[in-house]
Amino acid sequence: MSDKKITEVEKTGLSRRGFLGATAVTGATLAAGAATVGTSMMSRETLAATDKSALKAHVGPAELDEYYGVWSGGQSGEVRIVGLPSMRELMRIPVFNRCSATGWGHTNESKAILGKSAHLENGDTHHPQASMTDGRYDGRYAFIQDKANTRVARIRLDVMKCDKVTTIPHVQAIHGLHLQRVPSTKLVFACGEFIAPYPNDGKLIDKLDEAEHFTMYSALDAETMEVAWQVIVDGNLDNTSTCFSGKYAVATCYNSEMAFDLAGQMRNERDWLTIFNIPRIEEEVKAGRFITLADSKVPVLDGRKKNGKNTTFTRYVPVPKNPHGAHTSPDGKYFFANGKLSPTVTVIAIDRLDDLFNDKFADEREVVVAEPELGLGPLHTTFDGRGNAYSSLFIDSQVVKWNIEDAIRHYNGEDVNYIRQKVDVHYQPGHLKASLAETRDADGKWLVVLSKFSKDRFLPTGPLRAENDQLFDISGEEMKLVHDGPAFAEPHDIVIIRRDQIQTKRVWDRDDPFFAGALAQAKADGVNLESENKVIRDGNKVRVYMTSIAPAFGLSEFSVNEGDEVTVTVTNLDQIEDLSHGFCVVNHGVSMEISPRQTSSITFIASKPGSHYYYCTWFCHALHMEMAGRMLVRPKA
Ligand code: K7E
Ligand code: CUA
Ligand code: CA
Repeated sequence: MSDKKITEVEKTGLSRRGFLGATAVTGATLAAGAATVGTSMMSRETLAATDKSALKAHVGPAELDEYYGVWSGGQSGEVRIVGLPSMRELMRIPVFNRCSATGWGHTNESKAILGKSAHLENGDTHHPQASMTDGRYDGRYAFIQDKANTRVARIRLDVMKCDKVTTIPHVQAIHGLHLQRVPSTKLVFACGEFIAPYPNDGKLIDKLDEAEHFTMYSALDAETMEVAWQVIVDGNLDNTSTCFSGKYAVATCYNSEMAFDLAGQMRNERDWLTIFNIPRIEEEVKAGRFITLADSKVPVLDGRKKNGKNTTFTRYVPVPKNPHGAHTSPDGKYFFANGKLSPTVTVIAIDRLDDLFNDKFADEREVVVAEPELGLGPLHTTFDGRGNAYSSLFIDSQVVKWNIEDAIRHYNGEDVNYIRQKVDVHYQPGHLKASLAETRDADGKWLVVLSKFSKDRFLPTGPLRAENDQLFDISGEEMKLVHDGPAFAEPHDIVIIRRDQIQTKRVWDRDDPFFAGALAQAKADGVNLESENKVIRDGNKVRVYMTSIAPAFGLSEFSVNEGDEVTVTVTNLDQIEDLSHGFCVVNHGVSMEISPRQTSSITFIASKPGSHYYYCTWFCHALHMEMAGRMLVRPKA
């Protein structure tokens, strides 16, 4: 923390600690924090101290990383795979975006997965999570939400492709996402962030005060990806987390005011943490005690308080105003609600929640066991598995390491210092995540801090800059910065998985469900994809089947008529690992990936008479440039 920054904060007329306590704070305060970035630099001494850690983080040429990082890609709409500790980007997985390289969003396979939302070409991914069995990664799936278009998607980790996309009904903007960790990931939970009218058909648009407004917590079946149930809540839902028994889920609410303007959303001194009792919700659903809303069959429960009385399956625990991150310690003991506008993080004992739901407490706050003051703008918290928590301080541009049990002792009146270390990050950190911290295996080796501003850390790139994903060695007493990693818009959160916990396929299985549609069509057309190259006409629909073996497509030309709807299905017969081909038709906006043993298909209109080249886009062979052919389009008579 540099002197200049303190001065900047003091200019706003507020003391540095606890200054967001009693008065209504405007967005200008957060903006003031942002204006002070770029003032703290690492000293030479600090850099020297990191040398040993930097050596540990060095992954030399041809050496493999210890961990897979699953990175959200924010408003890019994608998910990225990054190796740790090298911080090398290994793969981009298109999900809600469009991808020029793989044809995601254009191929028939991806369109079938995107389903009825295939026409929406953007996304906003924040919170990746990976499936677990008994609180440990099982390598099956990753899940990601889309705030922009209210969706949840699943990614198969064996092929690192998205295989399901579900649009969540009745709500707007899925933000928080988490999943059941124990006994295994059966349900995925998703927070509808914004409070919206229901029904939202515009009939009350001129007198919206008369409309009922709410948002919902949704649970999806992890296998079918269908929405299993939804719970209407008081206030809104921001971030979510779950316990290690499969019983409780929590979500932060920053808009208990149910306001639509900035000042209104900061009116209350306290908002709350909403707690969901999953077995009790499932009991209600099983007993048929639910409603459905006009346009869907999803069971909906009303989890709102009625006349101050709680339901059997929801509780609202007051926490300081406008909380943000919701997290769980890997020992399964505590939930954490990060203060954001309050310098505190609220610690809730999970073993008190049974009593809370059985109405044993006079005050819901009795589940709170600590509320340490950590610094300005605590957004998120992660854990090292050794009893320490690490919280990001957005406004302070710092990470604070603190001890959970000491914070509890302090809350109980003991004179102990729970803060272990504060370190500057560059700059304005959002999420941070330690290796395996979402699981029982939390190993306290590495910490990634996703900073929102990079400013002077990289060569400037015009007004739009990279974010800065920083890697810290946290295996010792002190956090040590070892790497700055530029990232394009905008990683919000990550999970870090041990490499042995994910087994990927080297080549596709020929009967993989990812391209089941193309296999079924080929079968119906009597085409053997393993050996045949064929053009089948079906009215003005033309299906072109061809193989690819480096460096040639099975067909060097095919003919169609102007205006035909052409489907090209390419099967890559190469068995060699890493030997991907591509198929691109020049001047037609048609391009796709065909990896080893994969079948890919794409449909387009042959709208231009003439001779049009198609060629391979992946550099696959010394004669890759020659891997081309021609589509001959006869003009309409
Ligand atoms: Cu804090 Cu969307 Cu998790 Cu971003 S959210 S930082
Ligand atoms: Cu096939 Cu390049
Ligand atoms: Ca509020």
